[in-house]
Amino acid sequence: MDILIYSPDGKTAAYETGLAEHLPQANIRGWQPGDTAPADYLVLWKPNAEVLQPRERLKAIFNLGAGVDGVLGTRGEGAHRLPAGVPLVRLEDAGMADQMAQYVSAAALRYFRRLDDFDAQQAQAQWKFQKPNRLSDFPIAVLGYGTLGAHVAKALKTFGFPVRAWSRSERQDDSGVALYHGDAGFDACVGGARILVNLLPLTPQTVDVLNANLFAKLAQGAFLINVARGAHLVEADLLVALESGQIAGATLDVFRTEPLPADHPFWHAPRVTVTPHISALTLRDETVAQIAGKIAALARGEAITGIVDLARGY
Ligand code: NDP
Ligand code: OXD
Repeated sequence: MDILIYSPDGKTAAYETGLAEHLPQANIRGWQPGDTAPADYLVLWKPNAEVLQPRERLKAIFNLGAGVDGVLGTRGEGAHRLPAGVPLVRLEDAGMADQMAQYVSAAALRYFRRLDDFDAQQAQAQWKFQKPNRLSDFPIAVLGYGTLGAHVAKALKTFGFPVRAWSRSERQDDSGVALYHGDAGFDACVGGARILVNLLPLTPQTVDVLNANLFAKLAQGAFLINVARGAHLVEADLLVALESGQIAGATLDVFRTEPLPADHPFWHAPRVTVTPHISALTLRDETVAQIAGKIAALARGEAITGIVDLARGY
């Protein structure tokens, strides 16, 4: 079996070594320009068109991340580059759900416990009581109730927040998270929320979803936590909403242009926290183990999970 690994920076050695430990019988190579040789499996992140050329024996393409917009494009424009009939498989959790729950919980608790206000007071050497928020006044809406969104929503619930979540199709569980779906459920999910968390995949339906229209549906002085993709957010709308006070603060981990350009207004916007796409890192050991397990299952003729529905875009 031949496995071909592609990374835009050409650094594939650690994945080659890791996969070889799980699949000692496989021939594993890193992609070099001009490599059009057969491969049974492709493992990649943000591929160029050349690596996606139809390849003899190709059985599956594994994306080194949960989001596949790096393959399909922001509006699905890259889907035609995929070799016909070859499944695209995304990462499922692989250690990212816990990281995401930690990051979002930290940001939400910081807003709920008014730590930003106390930081501002400390800068003035002020010892001053601030009225605490009440959990019941702090509903959190989570957009996306998939692998990561559901884990995050349930983690937020453990602190006592009223948590709502939104998905495309109807979901049911006994977590206590109030579940909404589809266009009809959107307003009920986000209406009056004090914190909005975005964990949607980037698809033609979800691009620009974080916009002025949505901000106006939230509580006055709501907070935004965007940990999905930069192209979900209409950046100019957020700057206006911060200026007006409709949005009181934003924690942003993802951006339309990454790295965030040095002259971008988010760097210095008051009450905007910028992190460099680290809310949930791709953990190499967990990732390699998951992909190797799926390759072994496919080789045995078994079905696997995590296959992207190209029509839905995620
Ligand atoms: P999943 O596919 O498991 O979940 C996606 C969720 O979004 C599902 O609940 C799905 O609904 C819902 N959804 C999709 N489209 C729509 C729509 N049009 N309307 C309403 N709901 C919709 O993805 P993951 O949870 O694994 O990952 C989510 C995203 O997180 C990734 O696509 C990626 O962009 C981002 N991410 C960011 C990272 C970071 O470090 N910042 C790290 C990892 C991921 P349904 O349940 O009906 O299918
Ligand atoms: C992912 C990411 O989608 O790292 O996995 O952003």
